Amino acid sequence: MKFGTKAIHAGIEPEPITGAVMTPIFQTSTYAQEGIGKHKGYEYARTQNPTRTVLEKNIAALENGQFGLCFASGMAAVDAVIKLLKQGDEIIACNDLYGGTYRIITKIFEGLGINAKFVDMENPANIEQYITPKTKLIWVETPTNPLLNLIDIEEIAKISKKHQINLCVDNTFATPYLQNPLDLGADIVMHSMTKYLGGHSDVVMGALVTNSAETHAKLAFIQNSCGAVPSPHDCFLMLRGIKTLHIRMDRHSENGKKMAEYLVGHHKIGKVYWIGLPTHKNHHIALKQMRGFGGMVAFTLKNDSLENAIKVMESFEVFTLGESLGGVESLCTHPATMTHAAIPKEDREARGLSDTLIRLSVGIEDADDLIADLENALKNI
Ligand code: P1T
Repeated sequence: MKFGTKAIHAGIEPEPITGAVMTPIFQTSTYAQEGIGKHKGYEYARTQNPTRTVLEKNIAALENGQFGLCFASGMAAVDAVIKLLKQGDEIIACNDLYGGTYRIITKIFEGLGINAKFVDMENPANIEQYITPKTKLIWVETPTNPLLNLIDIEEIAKISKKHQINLCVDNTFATPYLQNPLDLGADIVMHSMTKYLGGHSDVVMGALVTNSAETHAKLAFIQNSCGAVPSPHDCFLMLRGIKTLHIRMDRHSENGKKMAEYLVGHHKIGKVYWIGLPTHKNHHIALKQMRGFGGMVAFTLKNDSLENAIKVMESFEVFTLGESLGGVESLCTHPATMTHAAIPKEDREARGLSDTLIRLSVGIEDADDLIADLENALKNI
């Protein structure tokens, strides 16, 4: 089955009692049992819920994986992966990544004795020097948030397999439509489904997919024990959103290209980050492991002052200033004060994330209106 067909049908059957084509919202916390230990596979809704089960099968199919699990947020999914580790274990993570992922590692898990090294993975061989017998997880985000760096998943997977370390890839920016980390050798793929998968900025949710029955069982145990599960209604909204993922992503990519090309040609613009630009330093990795380039674009101004950056961000009328990404509507974010504020300024700057970087989640509106909005905003500086 090809992607668009899977997005609409994988894991989804008409409801057996009424034939309802859309998966019902099973808004129940518990299930009647015929006798002690005799039930229909559902005992208590933190453990299993039929709306969630369908969604978990669907996201697993989209990632070409066998097992899917959904969580109350992307961060709850990250949390579950790190809870596979124990005190004294170590993580190697890429050095440009979502601020919340950095925060949970440094502010929650380091306090519990799980330490991390944040390293440059542009050259995959670089990570070998940081591996110790205690390293139990390699965490990759690609494309990275917000600098849109690319990491070669296949090359990192060769190293993780050699050392028998679990490799988890945060595939939020790419989505399974553009990239499938399990096919490239990753052990677990993680999503903030809040973003492109949901696609309409109305649900917060996370997902994990793996091909390992053992890892799945451990993650399902954590999901049930810790209880960060999504509501049945949110699972319904997520299933509905995913049905159009493929057509939305095509439009995001098309608009992302137009926006990036416009920015590159503008005399007031400094650096432009979009993975589809042939001038992007790792465009070849996008060509190798992705099927398109998406709608995430970042840029700086030529006159690179914070005052000017703020003026531009506050002048948009079609782009909404706010956190998040991946919805049908265009959003503009200031990573330094919003999504990446949890990373100390010196660390941000050492990684190339300046206070003047502007991040755009290019939506699926008419590109001409988005470009006109940008043009107008730039007139103010
Ligand atoms: O927000 P939540 O669903 O909990 O997902 C966290 C998360 C994990 N990974 C990546 C790559 C992310 O971008 C996020 C959330 N990011 C934003 C809210 C943002 O605006 O960048």
